[in-house]
Amino acid sequence: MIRVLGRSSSSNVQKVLWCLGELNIDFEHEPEYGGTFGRTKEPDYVSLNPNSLVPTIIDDDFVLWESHTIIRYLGATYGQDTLWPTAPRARALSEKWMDWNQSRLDNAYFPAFYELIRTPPVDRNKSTIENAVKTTSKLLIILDNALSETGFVSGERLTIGDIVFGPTLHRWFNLNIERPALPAVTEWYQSMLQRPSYAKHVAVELS
Ligand SMILES: N[C@@H](CCC(=O)N[C@@H](CS)C(=O)NCC(=O)O)C(=O)O
Repeated sequence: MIRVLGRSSSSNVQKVLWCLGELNIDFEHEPEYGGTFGRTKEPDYVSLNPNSLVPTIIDDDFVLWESHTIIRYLGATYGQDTLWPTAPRARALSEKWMDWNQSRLDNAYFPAFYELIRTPPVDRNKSTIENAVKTTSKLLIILDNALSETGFVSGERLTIGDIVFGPTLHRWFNLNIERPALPAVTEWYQSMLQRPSYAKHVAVELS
């Protein structure tokens, strides 16, 4: 049985849980690691993940960290007919969005999330929020154009490339900010909300 270690409020944990749910795999979630739970600097955890970050998964005797690598591993191992595009070019088009999410979008939006959700109102930096919203809005137009073609980031079904956007877009649509019209991104988000595993693991109260 796969074990997932990491707090439920972590976006990187959420995407792994959602991925497992979409793959219909039985797993055990051990949420009491990271954030206010601590424990990630204890020797037992450090021996699994020397970064003291979440998530970490354990599949039998196989230990893995880095959420996007975990999602690739789960897709390749358990999702050949579903989340994992087997043709190299189709997979590359899906994986491209995973890297783009991690290297561009997450860095852009996170300051707005941090200020608005994890910072007391009196300490919030308005210009940090404005800059983050402005940069993220521009990036999301790129995603909107891609999603407007087939409804998913690559091809005509949900793949690993879509999974990584789950937490970011849930947060984006639930922050108290002005958002540009993004019809395809909005439609993607609305349709994900209908998926039981997304609703359970990702579409939760922001914290
Ligand atoms: N690149 C790593 C980043 C992991 C990461 O930064 N995790 C955050 C939570 S999203 C963390 O562990 N923060 C410290 C904590 O929760 O104690 C991944 O994708 O797994």
